Amino acid sequence: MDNDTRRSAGGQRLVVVANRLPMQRVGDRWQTSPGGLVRALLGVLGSRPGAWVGWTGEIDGQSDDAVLSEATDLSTAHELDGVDLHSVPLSEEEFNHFYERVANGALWPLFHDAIRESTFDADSWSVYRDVNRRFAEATSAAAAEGATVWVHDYHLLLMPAMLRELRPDLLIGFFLHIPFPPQELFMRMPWRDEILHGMLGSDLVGFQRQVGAENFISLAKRLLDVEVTEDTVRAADGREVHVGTFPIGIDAAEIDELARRPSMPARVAEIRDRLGNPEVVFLGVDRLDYTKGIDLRLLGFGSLLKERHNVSPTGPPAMVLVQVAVPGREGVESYAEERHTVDQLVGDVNGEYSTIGYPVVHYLRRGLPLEDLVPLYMAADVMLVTPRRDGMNLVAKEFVASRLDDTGVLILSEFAGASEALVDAILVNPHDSNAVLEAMRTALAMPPDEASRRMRLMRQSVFEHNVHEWAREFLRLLNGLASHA
Ligand code: ADQ
Repeated sequence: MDNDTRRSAGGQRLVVVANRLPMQRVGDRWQTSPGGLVRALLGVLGSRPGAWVGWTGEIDGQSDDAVLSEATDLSTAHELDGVDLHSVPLSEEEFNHFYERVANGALWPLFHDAIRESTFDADSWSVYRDVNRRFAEATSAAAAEGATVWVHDYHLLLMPAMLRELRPDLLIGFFLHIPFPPQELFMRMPWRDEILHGMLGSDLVGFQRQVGAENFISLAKRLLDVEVTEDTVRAADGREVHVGTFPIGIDAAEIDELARRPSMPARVAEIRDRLGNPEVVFLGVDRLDYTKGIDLRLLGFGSLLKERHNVSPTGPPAMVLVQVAVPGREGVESYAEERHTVDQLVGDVNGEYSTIGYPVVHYLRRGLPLEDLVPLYMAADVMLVTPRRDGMNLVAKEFVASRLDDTGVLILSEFAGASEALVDAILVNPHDSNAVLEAMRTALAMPPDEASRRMRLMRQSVFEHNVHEWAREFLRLLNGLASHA
């Protein structure tokens, strides 16, 4: 169906565009992807009605699954919870250049404080541009006249301007889930002007933190010489582009519901039992990504065990660390290296301090469903969230939402967006090699009533600023701009 046919046939009033569709393959079936963000967005889309444009996550032409080949056919819209799904297929070559080399090999590290060196490659960039154009075309085909389009994240930085060119009637919002870097770092990007121009195709550009919004505005002023007034940038074509801060939250009610299940206390007790009933359970839950600082907490935990002489030749240890880390992006070299580093550190600490039958580090290198994460969050005494840089970090908020009895201590990096709201965590600078160990000491020494006071305040924040409120607020502002146009 071409654009004109789709538009005359109606199209949808609200369209979400993200690299991934809100579905994933489990065995030979497709299921709704887990996570509060997907649920919140499906929620607002379902009530409009709406559409979602994205990639299935599987490389085109490599699947023998009939559902997938249908799903990757752009002319066929599929439905999920009343939401039209429009798939943008990716070939293997496009996946390598667009997703691995540009999104995860160039943009991700640069936007996370250049913790790893970015690889800038003009051929890959040209594929990134092509794929963004295809996303713009697919969105144009899915959107009704005057529809609202909400574009997500660093995979699609060029797409708002491309979409505006195709469809000037649309109201376009863009939200960046990761940090937006300061000038000194962004200036390294060979295609810096093009990125800013792409994002400025939106009517509203949203960031997790104020500092990201400020970085963006000052870069637009410096590089594109645009007129700026406080939170508005005047694009080259004379349009006003609004820039705002929208810290994302979680579906706290869902976690609360899981934590209150009658089966939960027994599951929590079983976890602690299987760990050897230690005095202290530390916990980390992450994607296996070099930004997350998994190595830092393993080093900190090793030092803590060293100073507490946690070696007993026979008995269970007094302190254990459970680390759940789901691997991904392994085609990018720095991810394979990170996995190797973490594997080695786990081996080092376990080799040094475990006893027969009782490892001190329990390392699950896989993802767990939320139903299994919540009892882990509840079984932990101290949660370790130590990224070197993170847009927000929802794991910190999920831990807090799970603590029904106000117990537990959160150690949280100052470099995670979540630290702006969760000021009652023990905040650490993960770049200070002693800070994680020092924070662990502070956590162990914290009197229970102080821990409860802090947890109560953090819970209030997490429940109030949840993902539904985040989505509503972004769309309220975006739709408000239409009435002023
Ligand atoms: P991520 O970098 O993926 O997201 P994060 O916010 O911590 O990071 O996690 C997102 C979700 O993944 C959470 O719901 C969490 O439960 C889940 N998850 C993480 N590790 C898991 C594991 N081992 N098993 C199962 N589930 C796991 C990006 C940005 C973040 C920002 C989010 C949302 O990098 O800074 O918070 O988007 O905007």
